Amino acid sequence: MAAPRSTATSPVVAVVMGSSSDLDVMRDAVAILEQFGLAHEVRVVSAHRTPDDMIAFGHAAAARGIKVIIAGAGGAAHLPGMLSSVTTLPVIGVPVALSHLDGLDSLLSIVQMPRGVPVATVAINGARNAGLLAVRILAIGDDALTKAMEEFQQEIAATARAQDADVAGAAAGGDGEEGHG
Ligand code: RP5
Repeated sequence: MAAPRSTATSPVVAVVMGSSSDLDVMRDAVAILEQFGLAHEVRVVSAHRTPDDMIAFGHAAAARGIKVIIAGAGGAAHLPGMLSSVTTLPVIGVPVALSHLDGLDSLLSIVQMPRGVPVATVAINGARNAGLLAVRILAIGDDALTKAMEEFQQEIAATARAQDADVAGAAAGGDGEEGHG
């Protein structure tokens, strides 16, 4: 697994969310950033409850050294899109599932952006992939981070092959009943 590689203390990735109630989901992005040793910050910045703070955050992010913003929100999830409108940085949106509508409301709120204002939207509650996408963006032109990503991909491939061996072995040693498919 990739070891921490950066001694930088100033954050290069901002993980933001509309409410602390999103944190359980957004922790998955933070875990990936920690795994790859990327300096990051974690903030609650609400498009609806603290709109002035949210705009100020978006305006200042690039000048503070942030390279990628990961923004999670649920329901009327305007945070990722609004941040994208006030920064030149790549914004990765994480639709957070609330107790109603299974997160489809969050997904559509984040993914259906107007032309010219992009948000790279991951799956509902897909914060882990948001973290991995941020790593890939930052790995461009960074040989060490690229190597760490290659190692990560080799590890998940090894896991899948082990599953294949387990499943194939179980099927071969089964009770002889006719399989399906
Ligand atoms: C959104 O409202 C937040 O991103 C959160 O997913 C949702 C509910 O927030 P709380 O009422 O739990 O604070 O802005």
